[in-house]
Amino acid sequence: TTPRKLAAGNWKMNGLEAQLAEVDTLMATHTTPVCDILLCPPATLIDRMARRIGDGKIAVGGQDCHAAPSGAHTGDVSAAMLADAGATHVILGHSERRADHGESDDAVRDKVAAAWEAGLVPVVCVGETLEQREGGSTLAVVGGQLQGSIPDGATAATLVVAYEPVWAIGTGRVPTTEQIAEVHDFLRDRLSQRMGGEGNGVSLLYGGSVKPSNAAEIFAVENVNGALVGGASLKAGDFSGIIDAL
Ligand code: G2H
Repeated sequence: TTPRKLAAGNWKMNGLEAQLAEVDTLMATHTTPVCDILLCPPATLIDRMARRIGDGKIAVGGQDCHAAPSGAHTGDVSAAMLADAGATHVILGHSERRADHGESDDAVRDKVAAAWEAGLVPVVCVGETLEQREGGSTLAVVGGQLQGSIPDGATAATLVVAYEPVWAIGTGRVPTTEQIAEVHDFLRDRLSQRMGGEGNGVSLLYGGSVKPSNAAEIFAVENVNGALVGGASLKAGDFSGIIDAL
């Protein structure tokens, strides 16, 4: 299988009702998109965004979910709730969750299992800090996260992986294409070893300061099948520029 091309937007903790106007613009611009498009707004906007899109060609996802299906977990949202609100995907193990909420690989793995249980496709994030890169442990770190954060049983259709070097997130610092290629080739190898042929079909996204101006160069790298875009996904014009480059 060839991996599907995916342009995914992560709005993070940004967006009130008015922000949904950007979705209208995106839908008008991409009536027959050449790649999959996914938008992950804050949980409060998932239902409204999904209704607004209707049978439009944009998928909606959450940015996190709890590992339990329901229960006494004040403030948390389950995978089934995301699906019920109209989500088909969920970002899991984003470095901001790992840092702000102490999410371990074990915790992320349980969330991935919960996402599958609810029929959601998890977008599992891995990535090294600057300290880890400078210490030469990048591949060991992302390899460990990949192994630890994904349960057995993944298929090409039920898993997306995003490589997001922590030092490139929201900083404007972008790795060289050689650095991206090294990690993406490594992730592909690891997935293939673990999943056999299915591993060749998993979409591998690059994330971290992707902009219209650098997207084409990044998408030209082998084993880069799309992007997970933060800041530049908040403006339809910028996100469109990235979609068009894919
Ligand atoms: C990385 C990315 C989106 P940004 O976190 O997940 O954010 O594009 O703002 O660097």
